[in-house]
Amino acid sequence: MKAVLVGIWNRDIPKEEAKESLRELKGLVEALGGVSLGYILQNRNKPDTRYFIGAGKAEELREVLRGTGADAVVFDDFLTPSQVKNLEKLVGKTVLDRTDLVIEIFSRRAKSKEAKLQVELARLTHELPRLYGKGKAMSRLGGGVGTRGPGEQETEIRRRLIKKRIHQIREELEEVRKMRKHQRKRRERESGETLLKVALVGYTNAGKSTLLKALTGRETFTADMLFATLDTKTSARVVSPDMKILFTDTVGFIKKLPPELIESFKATLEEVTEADIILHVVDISDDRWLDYIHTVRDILKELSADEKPVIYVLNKADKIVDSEEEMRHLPHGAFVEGRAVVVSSEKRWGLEDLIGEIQSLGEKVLGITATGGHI
Ligand SMILES: Nc1nc2c(ncn2[C@@H]2O[C@H](COP(=O)(O)OP(=O)(O)OP(=O)(O)O)[C@@H](O)[C@H]2O)c(=O)[nH]1
Ligand SMILES: [Mg+2]
Repeated sequence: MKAVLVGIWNRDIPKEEAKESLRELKGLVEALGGVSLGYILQNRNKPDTRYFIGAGKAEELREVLRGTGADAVVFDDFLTPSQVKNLEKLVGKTVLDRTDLVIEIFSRRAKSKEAKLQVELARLTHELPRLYGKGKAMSRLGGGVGTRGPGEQETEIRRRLIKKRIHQIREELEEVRKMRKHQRKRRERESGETLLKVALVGYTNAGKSTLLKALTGRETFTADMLFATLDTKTSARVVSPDMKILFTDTVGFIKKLPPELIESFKATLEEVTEADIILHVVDISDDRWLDYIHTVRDILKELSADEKPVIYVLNKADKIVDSEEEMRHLPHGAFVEGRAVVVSSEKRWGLEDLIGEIQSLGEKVLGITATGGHI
């Protein structure tokens, strides 16, 4: 895919922020093995109902696409089905939005049956409303005004099939959810010691899986790419004779995460809502780290998990300073509310402090006194 990117800026979204978002969109295009040839940014308060950008800008876009030899255009925001249709007609190239890219990346990364089902559900939910628009367009080509053309009939059949499949997937995922719940219960029953459930959350590429590996020794797939992890993985660490911590790694978050995906990944993300403590992992070597914290918090809110006790794990300190000693003087912890520990998961700096912090908060959350008895 050789793509031109399109975004808008206005009173609410300053130009710099819009540019930043386009840089991230470029990362998504690259995650799919594509290249971005450039971008168009328009100052616009409200998206145009027909083309999202203004009609004049849309014409300009067509010329840019021709001039650069691009085969696709990617919009940074959600497009309505009719905007996609109008744009494709005008520019004659594939028109995609951020949601399309994220769903495509997820679908390529999905390995387990559960992740695959969840991605399929997101894709179908995304596709369904777009089918109506396409059906009308097809029937205009096929049949006369007011009659039901062959296009529309086809769409109707496809629509019914999709709805049926959505229903089927939801049922299968419900089974998965029940099984997970059952497993959680069994884990708790079988284990004699106190179990502290800790979920690792954070922006994609923050270092969650690397931290899980550093804390528990469990090998998981880590990579310098967006959305490396799509499945939750749980592994344990015994911290004292009477406490065992269960760490669960989760899928990374991103700005403008398609609601279809959040909805579809609810079963996976249930590990977050079931956790006693959340470790919010942050890449502090990225200039946008404070901004990312807000994005992640917003998504936690959507999952009704924003009231949970949180420890901020300010990761990748080794990219800012040269030694663990220097790391202790970093001011980052003062910028976040509540508990925060600066670490480097890769160099294993600060992990003991982190474990101590988890343990002390854990005892508070579970209502255990320092001697191990319940209050
Ligand atoms: N320098 C440095 N790199 C790190 C550190 N922690 C993680 N990384 C690197 O950051 C990249 C992303 O790490 P992951 O652990 O895969 O990140 P993640 O948060 O699990 O990402 P997703 O699963 O995609 O959401 C990898 O290339 C890691 O090697 C760290 O403390 N220091
Ligand atoms: Mg990961």
